[in-house]
Amino acid sequence: MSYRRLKDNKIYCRYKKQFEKTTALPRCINVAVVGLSGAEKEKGAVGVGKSCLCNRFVRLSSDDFKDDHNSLLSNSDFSGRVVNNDNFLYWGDVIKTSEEGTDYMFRVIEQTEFIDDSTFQPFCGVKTDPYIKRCVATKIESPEKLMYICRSQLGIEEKYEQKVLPPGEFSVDGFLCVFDVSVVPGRSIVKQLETVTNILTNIKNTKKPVVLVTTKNDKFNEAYVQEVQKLVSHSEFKKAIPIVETSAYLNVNVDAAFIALAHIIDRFKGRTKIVPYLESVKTTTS
Ligand SMILES: Nc1nc2c(ncn2[C@@H]2O[C@H](COP(=O)(O)OP(=O)(O)OP(=O)(O)O)[C@@H](O)[C@H]2O)c(=O)[nH]1
Ligand SMILES: [Mg+2]
Repeated sequence: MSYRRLKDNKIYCRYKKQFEKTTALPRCINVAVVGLSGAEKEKGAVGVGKSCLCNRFVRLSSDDFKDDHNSLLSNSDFSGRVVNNDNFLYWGDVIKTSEEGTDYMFRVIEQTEFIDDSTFQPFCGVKTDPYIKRCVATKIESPEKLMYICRSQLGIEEKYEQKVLPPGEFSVDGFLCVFDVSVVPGRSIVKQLETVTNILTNIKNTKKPVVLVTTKNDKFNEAYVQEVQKLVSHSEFKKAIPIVETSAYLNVNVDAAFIALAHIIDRFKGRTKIVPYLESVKTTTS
């Protein structure tokens, strides 16, 4: 980015923050959800849970929670307006209120890798960088891209609500990096650790905040949970990455993960309450 554009952007961000404060509009936070992605040989039999996390967060009614967001697509679905020849999805926006009473409007994108159902290879899309590099992009554009709702929407978009990704650059304020703590056939823990470490290193270089979100804690593997703790204690991360333990299935700690990120982005001075999964699940499901 040129110095001029950088300066303009800084002025715009300051103005936007000021405007939101004076007009009592919710503070707008753009989040990218990232994590191990790719063909079956990379991610194993199923994905790490990025889509289910986004679905649970942005669709408030439990009837709107679907667990099938398979990334295997036909050519026509890949080039339709929802996927729009990109390897990311726009999940739309949602307003959530933190415990201290701040309203945040989150806009959510999921960085993934779509697989061609005729070749079983990833689609190339507009950008050809490897996933670990591409997923940490902080400026994203995709003209006329529609919000993703569910698999059955693809090809019959006109039958669903149509919300467009806001025009111009989508500027990512922070990342949720997902780590699946359940055992998945065909995926080694070593592979997931290596990928997530690389993604976290690349996020660190962007200087944007990140929260490490463990997924599928309703069937967690204790050894994997320990590995995640070890990962954030690496000296390069200086124990500065918070971990939030979630289950999209049971809707445990999902909002907490996004609010924790918003707090870091806003340099919140109070205490961010992060409740461990086993404690949180008792209050959520009782
Ligand atoms: N038990 C359990 N299973 C889950 C949970 N979240 C997701 N899953 C399972 O994991 C599968 C894959 O989840 P997705 O959310 O599609 O994974 P993803 O990371 O988006 O996958 P790709 O985008 O294809 O890389 C789902 O179809 C569910 O079967 C959860 O909270 N608990
Ligand atoms: Mg997905």
